[in-house]
Amino acid sequence: MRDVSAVPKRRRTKLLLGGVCAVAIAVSSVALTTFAHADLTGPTGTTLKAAAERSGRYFGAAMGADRLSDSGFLTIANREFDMMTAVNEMKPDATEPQRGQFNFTNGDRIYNWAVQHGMRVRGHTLAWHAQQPWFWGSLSGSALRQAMIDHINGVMGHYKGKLAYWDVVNEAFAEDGSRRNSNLQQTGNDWIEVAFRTARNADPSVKLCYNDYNIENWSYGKTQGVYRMIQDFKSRGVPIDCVGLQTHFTGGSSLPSNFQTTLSSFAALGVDVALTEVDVTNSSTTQYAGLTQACMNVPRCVGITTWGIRDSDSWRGSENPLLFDRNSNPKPAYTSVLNALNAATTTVPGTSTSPSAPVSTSPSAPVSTSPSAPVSTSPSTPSGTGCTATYSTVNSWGGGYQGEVTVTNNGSSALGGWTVSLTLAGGQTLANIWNGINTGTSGRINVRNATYNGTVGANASTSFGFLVNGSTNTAPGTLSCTGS
Ligand code: 9MR
Repeated sequence: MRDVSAVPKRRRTKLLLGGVCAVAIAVSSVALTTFAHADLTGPTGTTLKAAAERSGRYFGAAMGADRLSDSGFLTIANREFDMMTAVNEMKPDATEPQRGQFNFTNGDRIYNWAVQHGMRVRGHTLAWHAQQPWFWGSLSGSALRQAMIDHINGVMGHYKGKLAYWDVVNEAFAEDGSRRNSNLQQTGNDWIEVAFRTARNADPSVKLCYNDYNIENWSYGKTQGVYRMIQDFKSRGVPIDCVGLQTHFTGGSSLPSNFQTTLSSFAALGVDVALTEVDVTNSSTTQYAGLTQACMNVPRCVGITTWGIRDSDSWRGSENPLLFDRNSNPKPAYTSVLNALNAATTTVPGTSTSPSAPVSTSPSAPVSTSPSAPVSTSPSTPSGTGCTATYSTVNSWGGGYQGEVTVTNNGSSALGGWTVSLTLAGGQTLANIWNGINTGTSGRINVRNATYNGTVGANASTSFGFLVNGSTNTAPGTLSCTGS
């Protein structure tokens, strides 16, 4: 066995990948793990994940497959985190080393370890200018476009129904807010929406994210460029569920005072937001506290992921930017994050059993070109057996809207499944649905639970979402919910 310890980390990953056989190990049958629902009145958490889960959020980390034999890393990961991202192992070069020949060996090892330890998994990433399969380098135009589509279908097919989020497209913008020039961009400006439409069809159960760095400062050109794209996608019904803000803070780009404005402004477009790759030079306690507080103040900020666990895991190791030191001890920034998580006063919509939890915050500086994005709720409609269905409009535009239905189990025992019926207004058609399966026809929709969200504990709730096209934005009529 060749000693790879002296090889740079990135190259070492490639050597390890090259050394494994192409037969993918089975993905564990453990699907999307469901979590305790938000309860701000409960005891404060003594771990990052417990503190985050109080408000319906997660606290995640990133790991490489090399950490699977690092007991120090695994001990902290298991104790503190409930979401995992693969650092390199689910990227295009790792998962499709030869055209049409996929290799999920290391991605599956990380996935299996994570779900077997009660975590969910963020997929990272499907289409990116970097870490591409080598054969993409000799393709262009429609051939490269097709290779991207095939890649998304191949990888998402393998992980179908297993992941909580996918970073469908990564880092596609330049600093000035224009599109980054890349071989993918040269296939046509619509490559990003094609990627998202392909992704939705490949796995309707997973939330689809756009992920980027330097989009934390609301007044920065790149932030505005990404915002306009999300706004455009929402207005045209291009499927997108979330924006990942990488949140790599360095000396030159530290926590901006308007970070919460950025988060709430994106959220007001009808997407979840998340901090996906957090690290801060020398682990500034004020910056770590501030970025956590900003997320906690925005209901649709669903979670925080640090890019590694200990400083020795970091791609910026010399800057000591993570929450644990090289001896696995929590640093002062750990305490500031833990305290900020426990101090959360907003909960993620759909996760709370508490009637007092606020549903949304308004952005403090929305851009004036925003389409109307009303957030309205209709009262719960109890009927059927054992559950109630509550509808809310997440976003609407001329020609359609995005709705969300929260299914709540009012009974004293768990439901094993549920079905919600609702009727669309005349002339409206269902364009898309996620976290549920439609078995109805045309305007009459019967949604039964997906494979992973049928079990709903007593007094707990879950939700599904959908997109409607139509000449009016009239909300659906009477809803009914039947539990089983
Ligand atoms: O941490 C990753 C490192 O091991 C790789 O060498 C590098 C190669 O591009 O990618 C790093 O992860 C990046 C992530 O995928 C996207 N955002 C920036 C991250 C840090 O570079």
